Formats: sequence, structure tokens, C-alpha cells
Amino acid sequence: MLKVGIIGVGAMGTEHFLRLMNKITGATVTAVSDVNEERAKKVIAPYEGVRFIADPIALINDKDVDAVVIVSADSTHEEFCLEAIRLKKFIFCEKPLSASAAGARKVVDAEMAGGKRLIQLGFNRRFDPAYKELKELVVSGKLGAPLVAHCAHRNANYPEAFDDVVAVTGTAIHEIDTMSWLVGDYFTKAQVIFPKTSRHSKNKDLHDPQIVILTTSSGMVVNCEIWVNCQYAYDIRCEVLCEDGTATLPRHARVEVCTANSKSCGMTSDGLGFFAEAYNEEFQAWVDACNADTYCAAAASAWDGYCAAVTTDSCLKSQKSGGIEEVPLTDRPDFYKG
Ligand code: ISE
Repeated sequence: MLKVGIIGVGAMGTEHFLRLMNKITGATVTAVSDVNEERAKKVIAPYEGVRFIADPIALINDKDVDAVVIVSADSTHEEFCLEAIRLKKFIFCEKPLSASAAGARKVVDAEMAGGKRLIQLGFNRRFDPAYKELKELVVSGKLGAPLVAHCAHRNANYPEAFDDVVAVTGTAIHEIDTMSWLVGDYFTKAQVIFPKTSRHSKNKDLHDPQIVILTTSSGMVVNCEIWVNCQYAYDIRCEVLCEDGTATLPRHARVEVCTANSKSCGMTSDGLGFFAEAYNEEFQAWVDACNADTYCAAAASAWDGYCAAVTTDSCLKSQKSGGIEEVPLTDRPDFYKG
């Protein structure tokens, strides 16, 4: 039984805690850390034998913790990953790997120096059945080569504190990883365009929506709409234009209701609900890999986190310059192949 320590039990961390305690087999949570002690103690109260450890570094070092789940503030991921790598403990880290490409590189270098792949990064869509089906079709080549993709990432409402930086490092980063995984290529150019901003943007430093345009090394163009105060629901869309046809992400199954001259279909309010199945799959895969003392090849690695961070750094540059920025990526090292 894998003994897991979780750092951060906000909304997402609490979901991961409950998931590990109730749905996933082969693991149990032994310790939890959070900046908000009261909140953490409330979360663990119904579960016997789960300890609260205030200091996250002490939690990582705890002898009853074999593996660490990092769901704390983005700015802390790098430090906690480095400490767990030092101790050779398995890590599930929510994205981003680090707040910057330079920080992500430090983590990749530390993991390579240790000689063992320990990090699984929380890019959950790699486990989503709809995305998996879309990828399978695109890579099969049945529709010819992919040329263009149109993606939309819409959140109903973004917290007031979130700005242009988080729109890229917290939201667009999902499209960046998903699309490079889906077509098996990395990005070489990035540009961010600001259309007219919605009156629903709550932060003067948040342009909403934004259009992120990415070019892969093969010349494919990925056009992502990032709209984080769309008001109506959580909505994710993707259409891939290939030489011999198009492939569109299936919408998640919902009952369609016809009544009083109208047709409607329920939607989900947040990503935790929208991607619930993907989260379950990715955690089971992580626990199974840790218990087998290996890594899950289907999941995102620290290298994927680094590639995403290099790309988001270029998007942030473009938000300021308005121009097309180079994405300085190189080929995947052998250590991260397979
Ligand atoms: C959040 O961190 C997520 O991961 C959600 O999936 C995404 O939709 C949201 O924009 C992010 O802030």
C-alpha cells in the first residue's frame, strides 16, 4: 500500500485527497500539509490515521510518506519537487512544474542527475477518454497530416486575483501540453493576441478573452481561445483540420432535453467535474506505477512540464511585445523517451 503525503488541500487538493482515500486502489494518504491548518484538519477529520504536518518539507521527509502529491501554490512546486527528488520519492505534481522555464529546467536536471524518473505531472487530459480517442485518430494518419487545430478553453468565472500571467501559466498551459501530446510535436513559435476585453474581467491586469497562436516544429498552427470569464459553464473544444478531413473532440455525454419549443443539454461548472474520469484514471495510473517502482509512460513527465514552461514563457513575452516569439525548445533527451 503506497503511503501518500499531500501538500495543499484547497479545492483541487481536497478532491485528490478524497479520490485517493475512496476511489483509487493501492494507496492511502498518511499525511497532509496546508498553509491553512484549520481547513486541512477539517478535510482529514473523518479519516483515522491521517496526520497534519504544518511544514511541507517535513511532510516530504516523513518516514510514513513514500510518495508526494503537490497541489500547493504554483510558486512552490519547484522547491517541493527538488526536495522529493533529493529523497528519491515519487511525485505527482499538479501543473505547472515551476513558475518559469528556468525553474522547470532545474527540476529536470535534478531528476536526470538522480538517474530515475520520479515525477508525473498533472496534465490530466492525457487520460481523458475523449481526448485519447481524438489523438488515436489523428496519429493513425487516416485523415492525413494535421495542419491546423482550433481549441477553446473556457472557464465560467476566474478568481479576482488571477491575471494575464495566470491565464497563460494556469489555463493556456493545458492547451499547450495537450496539443503537443496530441500531435507528437513541440512548439517553435508563440503569439498572444488581445481582442476586446469582456466587461466580466474582474482584474484590470486580465485581458479576457485572449487568443494564443502556436506553431509546431512541422509548421502546424494551433489556435487557442482562452476565455476565463465566459459566464455560462466550463467548456473545452478542439477541432483538428487534417489533409483529408477534420476530427472534433466529442462533447461529454449529457442527456438532451426537448421541452416547450426548446432543446437543452446540461453542462459542467468546473474542470474538476468536466475531467473527473481523467483525474481518476491519472491517479490510478500514478499509484500503480509507484507500486511497481516505475513511471507511467502515458503520463506527462518533468520534460513535458519543462516544454510547457518554455512555451508559456514565450507566450508571456508575446503578451508584452504583441509579436511572434521564438520558443527555444530542443529535442527530447533519451532519459525522457518511452
Ligand atoms: C485551473 O488551474 C485548471 O487546471 C483548470 O483545468 C483550468 O480550466 C483553469 O483555467 C485553471 O485555472
